[in-house]
Amino acid sequence: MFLDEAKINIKAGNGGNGLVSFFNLKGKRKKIASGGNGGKGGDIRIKASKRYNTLYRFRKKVHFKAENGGSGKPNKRNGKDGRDLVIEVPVGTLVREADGRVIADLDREGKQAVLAGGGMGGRGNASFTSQARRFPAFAEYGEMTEERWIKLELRLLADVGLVGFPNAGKSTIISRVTAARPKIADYPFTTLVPNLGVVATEEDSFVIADIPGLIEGAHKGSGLGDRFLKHILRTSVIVYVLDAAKIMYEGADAEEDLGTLKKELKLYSQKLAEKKHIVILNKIDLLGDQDMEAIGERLKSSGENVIIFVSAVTGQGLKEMTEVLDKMVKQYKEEVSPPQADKEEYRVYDLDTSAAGEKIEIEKIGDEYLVKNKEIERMVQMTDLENQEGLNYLMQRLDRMHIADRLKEMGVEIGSTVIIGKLVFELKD
Ligand SMILES: Nc1nc2c(ncn2[C@@H]2O[C@H](COP(=O)(O)OP(=O)(O)OP(=O)(O)O)[C@@H](O)[C@H]2O)c(=O)[nH]1
Ligand SMILES: [Mg+2]
Repeated sequence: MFLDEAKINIKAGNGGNGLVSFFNLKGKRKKIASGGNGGKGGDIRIKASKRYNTLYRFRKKVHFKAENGGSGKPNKRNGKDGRDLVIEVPVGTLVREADGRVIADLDREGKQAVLAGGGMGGRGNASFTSQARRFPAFAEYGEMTEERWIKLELRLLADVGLVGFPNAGKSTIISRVTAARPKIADYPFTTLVPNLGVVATEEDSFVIADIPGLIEGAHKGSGLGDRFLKHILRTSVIVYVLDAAKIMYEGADAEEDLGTLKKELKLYSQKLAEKKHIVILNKIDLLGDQDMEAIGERLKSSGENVIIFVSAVTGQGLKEMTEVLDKMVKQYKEEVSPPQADKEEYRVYDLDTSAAGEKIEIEKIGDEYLVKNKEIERMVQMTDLENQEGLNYLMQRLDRMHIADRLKEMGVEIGSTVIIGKLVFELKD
């Protein structure tokens, strides 16, 4: 089964909690704070892998959670970091936020991206020891991470895309020039999902995609619609496949048919319409030489300069077709996409972490103020508010950040109730 779109839910691991613990020196009354820090939560990563060709397995498996960090341990030992979770997807997968923003384009084998960073480990009481605070009896909770939905979208990576009406012989062509064995039959819409095949050339190879047939109005959903066109968005060359028998015996017009196909591509994407293309006139075994010439002239006069006559059944013209395509693909790759630098191979997309920064937002709800800022909310969430020492420590940090002053500047009146996560307090003078 082929599936080219999926929605999944991801959650990085929570940070482990810090520990409160004391180490008693033998025979003495002195004690030393010795609670270790919690471990970091595991990240959620995504990675392009040749092992998969479709997004099919995400139909059943939708939730992905990385391991939580372990709690801090006595004797200043830290908790274990949670293991990262690596989600493998086919090469060519585009990752989007739920709102559609692209966050990663996994267009090469092995390319990875971090989709969600694991939570920070909470500090154990040993970490809070200082001159002023010799016996801290508080620790932090680990940072809790949030789950979110992301969208996966597969765009096959082919060099050449075959476009044509149903029954034109696209699948027959790919079955003759590659090892792909798609279903071929004498009725429209035989092909329901894209097929990829590799054409071996003298020095190298290129990839051809056979997609379901297009008909007029595909952009409005007619036939199988136009959603398969996304799979040829990255090709170097488009091959329009025309059915010579349909032109010869069913009164179709070569120029008109070609125009319809081009129009559908353009309505789907301007980028697609601007790609280099050639025209293949297939099924010429059913035609006489004169008929062939007439159709060829018709296409030439409409401005087409590469027209190849082919019979996918007898094999005539196929060698010429692959040679022409091979040249065009090579040329395209040299011109348009020079070999990418190696560092591109492993690109990490850093999300949200820096966005926490300076900006504080406040929302007024009734006569209370809700403070929104990732960094500050995290500090609150990691604090054990039941522990007076821990609470004091948090308030000191907020003081040092001049949060109260900033809230006043933003118009929050003295005496108002301020809410930051689970912390509720009154703004004082
Ligand atoms: N005589 C002749 N028949 C051909 C040729 N190429 C394909 N056919 C026949 O045309 C019919 C359709 O071929 P397919 O390859 O399934 O066509 P398609 O373009 O993939 O069609 P869809 O998948 O429905 O879009 C089949 O019966 C093929 O045997 C050819 O060169 N000559
Ligand atoms: Mg087909």
